[in-house]
Amino acid sequence: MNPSQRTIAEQLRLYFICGTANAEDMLQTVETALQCGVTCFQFREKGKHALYGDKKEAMARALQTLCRSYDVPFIINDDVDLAERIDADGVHIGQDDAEAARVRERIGPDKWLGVSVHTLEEVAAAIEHADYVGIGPVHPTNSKEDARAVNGTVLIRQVRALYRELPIVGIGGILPEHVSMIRNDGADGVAVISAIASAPDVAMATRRFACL
Ligand code: TZP
Ligand code: MG
Repeated sequence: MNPSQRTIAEQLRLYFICGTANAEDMLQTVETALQCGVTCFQFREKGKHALYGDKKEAMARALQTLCRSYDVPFIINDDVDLAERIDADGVHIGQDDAEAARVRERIGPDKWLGVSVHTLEEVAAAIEHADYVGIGPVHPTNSKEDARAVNGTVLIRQVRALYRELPIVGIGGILPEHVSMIRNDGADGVAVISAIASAPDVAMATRRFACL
């Protein structure tokens, strides 16, 4: 692992993802999660009532300020224009979004690029340009309408066996009790929406993940 892969792998340890659809009070939820040990944050603004335009940008800037104050990378899902405009730390894309090569050209070599992958072919294509891959859904999820088939840690294990140094984060329906297996099977960390954002006590939920 080179130093930058090492840093990314470490920061993937507890990757919180959230949009306004996932939390009643987004800023409060994210600040609490940051206080309690989240190591990376992704703004993923989706759904019927999603913010767009100036409101989305204002929310992104507020979240970015929060993340900076906790020294946590601030990643934007899909929206490369917004990421460029506000100088986010990186972009995360899925297979249905812009091509990884194009996104890399736009954001330059120093920003993080994460790509969601579901097959070894997608991994091979992604790693030409990506800094890390997201693999899932590990478990059933209610947080993504067009989620692919649940795959446990099968692909995580395969990818780790082939690419020893690639930063990997597992995603999808992850609860604290799943974390040790996901890490043992080769992921550097876990990406979580609902187990933190929908928890009755966001601080306690985050701490449960963070102490693992
Ligand atoms: N990609 C695969 S599963 C998923 C995404 C964005 C949703 C994860 O959310 P949750 O609530 O942690 O299952
Ligand atoms: Mg996407």
